[in-house]
Amino acid sequence: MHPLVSLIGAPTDIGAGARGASMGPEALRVANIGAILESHGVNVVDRGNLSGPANPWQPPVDGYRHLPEVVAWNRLVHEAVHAELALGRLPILLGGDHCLGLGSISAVARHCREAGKKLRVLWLDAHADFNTNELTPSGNIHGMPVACLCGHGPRELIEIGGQVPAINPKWIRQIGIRSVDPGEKKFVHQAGLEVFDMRYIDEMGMRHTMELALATLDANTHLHVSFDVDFLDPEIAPGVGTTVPGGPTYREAQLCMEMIADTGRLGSLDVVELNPALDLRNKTAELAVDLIESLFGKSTLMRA
Ligand code: HAR
Ligand code: MN
Ligand code: MN
Ligand code: MN
Repeated sequence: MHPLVSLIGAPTDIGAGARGASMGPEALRVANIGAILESHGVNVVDRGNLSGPANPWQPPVDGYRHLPEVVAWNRLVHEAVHAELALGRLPILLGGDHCLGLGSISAVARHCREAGKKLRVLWLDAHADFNTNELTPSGNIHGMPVACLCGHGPRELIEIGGQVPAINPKWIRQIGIRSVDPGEKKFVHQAGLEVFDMRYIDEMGMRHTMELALATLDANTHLHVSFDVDFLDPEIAPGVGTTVPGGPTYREAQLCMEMIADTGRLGSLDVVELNPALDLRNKTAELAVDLIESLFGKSTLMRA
C-alpha cells in the first residue's frame, strides 16, 4: 500500500480552553512527519496551512465560545479535506484543536456519500466530545464536535457538511475515554455511541478492544481516525491542554495503531490537540509522529 498523503495545517486553538494548539502543525513538521512517512513509501505533499480568523479569547455567548470563528475554521477545513479526497488522496489534518474534527469528518462523510462508500470513525480521545451548549461546563467547542456531527449543535456548524446529521452515531467507535461531564454522559448513552472506555481497555485489553472497534469493516469501508493526542497517557504525552491521567501506555497505543494499519482501510486522519506550549522539547509531537508511522504500516519486522 502506497497512499498519496496530503498534509493540511490548521493552526488554531479557537475551540480550546488553553492557547497553544495553534502551534501544532509546525511542531509536527519539526518532528519530521512528512519525511518520516515518505521513508515508509508514502507519497507526501504538504499543502501548507489554512488561514482563518485569530483567537479573540472571549467568554462564551449562549454556551459557545468563538462560534463564528469556529464556523469559519471548520468551513475551511471541510473544503480542504474534501478537495484532497476528491483527488483520491489521503488527507492528514494537522490541528489545531478538536473542534476541527467537525469540518474534517463532515467532509469525509460527504465524500463517502458521493463515492458510495461506508464510513467508520475511530475517535481516539480521553474525552467523548459530546457536549452541547446546554451541557458544556466550559463553552469550549472542542468538547462538542461529535455531538455536532450527529446533528446536535448550532445550525451554522451542523450544516457544514451539506446534510444533517453529517454522520450516524452507529458509525463511531470511541476509544480511550476517561473524562465525560455528567450531562454529557447521559447524552452519550441516549445517542447510543459505542464507547470503549479505559475501564473496558483495562479489563479486556487493547487487542480485544480493537478487534471489536474494527469488526465488520469491508472492502468498501472508508476508515477515518480522529486522533486527539490527549488519548495518550500524560506521562508519555504531556503536550496537550487537557491532560487526563490513566490513558493508554506506549505499547497499548502502538498496538491500537498497528491493528488499524493492518485493516488497510485508513482513508483519512486528524491529529489534534497537540499543544507545543505545554510540551517538553517536542516530545509529544515526536511521539505522535512515531504512532502515525505505525498507523501507516511501520512494523518491527518485515511483513509480506
Ligand atoms: N468535557 C470538557 C468540556 O467540554 C473538556 C473537553 C476537552 N476536549 C478536548 N478534546 N480536549 O477532546 O469542556
Ligand atoms: Mn477531543
Ligand atoms: Mn467527493
Ligand atoms: Mn480530548
